[in-house]
Amino acid sequence: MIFRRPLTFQGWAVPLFQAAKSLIAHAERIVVLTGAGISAESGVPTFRDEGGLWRSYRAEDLATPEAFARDPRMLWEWYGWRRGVVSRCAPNAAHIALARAADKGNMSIATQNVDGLHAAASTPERALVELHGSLFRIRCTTCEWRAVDRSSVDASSDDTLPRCTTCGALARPDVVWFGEALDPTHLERAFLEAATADVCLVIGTSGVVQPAASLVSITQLAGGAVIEVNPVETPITAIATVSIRGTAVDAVPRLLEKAG
Ligand code: BV8
Ligand code: ZN
Repeated sequence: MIFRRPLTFQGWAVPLFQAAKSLIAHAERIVVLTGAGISAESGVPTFRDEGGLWRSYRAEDLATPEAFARDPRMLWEWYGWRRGVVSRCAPNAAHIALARAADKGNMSIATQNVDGLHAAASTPERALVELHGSLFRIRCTTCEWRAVDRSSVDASSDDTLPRCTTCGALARPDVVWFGEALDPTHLERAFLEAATADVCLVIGTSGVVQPAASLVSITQLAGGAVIEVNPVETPITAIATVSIRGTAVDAVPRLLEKAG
C-alpha cells in the first residue's frame, strides 16, 4: 500500500496523515533517520538544497581525508565557520518532539547530522546515534585522543590549528568524511534498530548518502512501514508507505502527538 500524494490539510489527504500517525502510535519499535532538513528550520544550512552547503562547495573538495591532508587550514576554516553558524542555532519543535518520544523508550534516532541539535534537545543518549560524528568533537590524526571542543577555530596559521593534548599532533574534526568508514558499533546498532523496527520515520534527508540511507530499505525489506517527511520527493519516496510533503517543524510534532 504505497501512498505518494502531497500532504494537504484540505480534503481527502488528511486520512494519509492519520494513517501515518496511526502507524506510529501502534508501533512497538520506531527507528528515525534524520538528515540536514530537520535542522533547516533551526537555521542550519542543508547540503544539497538551493543555497545548501555543498552548493557553494564540492563535497569531494571539502569533506574528505585527502582534502584535509592537502589543506588542513582551509578545511578547519570551513568547519570553524559551520561551528559558528550551528552554535547560534537552537533545536526546533521537531527535535524536541522526537526527544520527548525517544524518552518513552521505544524510539531510536540515527542522525546523519553533525550539528548536535538532537543532543541539545535532550534526546536520551541511549536513543541517539550520531552516524557521521559531531562538529563539536575533535580527534587526533595520530593517536586515539579525542575531546569535546566548542571553541572558535583560528585557521590563520598551521601553528594555531587545533592540536592533540596527548601527543601534540594536528587534530581534525571528529566527523566521518566521504571515503571513510562509519564507526562499526554505530552502524551495527543502527542496522539492528532498522531491522527490528515496525516503522522507519525518515525526516529531512535527500537519501543519497550511503550507508546511512540504506537504513530505510532495511526496515522496508523486513516488513516495516516507512514514513517520510520532506517538502520534496526523494529516492526514498518510492519505497515510502506514506510520504508527507511537509516540513519537519510542521509535520513531526503532529505525527508524534498522542491522540487527544
Ligand atoms: C563509506 C559528515 C566506505 C561530514 C557526511 C554505497 C555504500 C557505501 C558507500 C557509498 C555507496 N555509494 C557511494 C558511497 C560513497 C559515499 C556516498 O554515499 N556518496 C554519495 C554522495 C553518493 N559514502 C561514504 O563515503 C561513506 N563512507 O561508505 O565508507 C568504507 C568502508 C570501509 C572502509 C573505508 C570506507 C561516508 C559518508 C559520510 C559523509 N559525511 N557528513 C560533514 O558534515 O562535514 S555526509 C553529509 O551528507 C552530511 O552528514 C549530511 O547529513 C549527509 C546527507 O545529506 P542530507 O542530510 O540528506 O542533506 P541534504 O542537504 O542532501 O538533504 C536535505 C533534505 O532535507 C532535502 O531532501 C530537503 O528537501 C529536505 N528539507 C529541507 N528543508 C526541510 C527538509 N525536510 C524537512 N523539513 C525541512 N524544513
Ligand atoms: Zn595524539
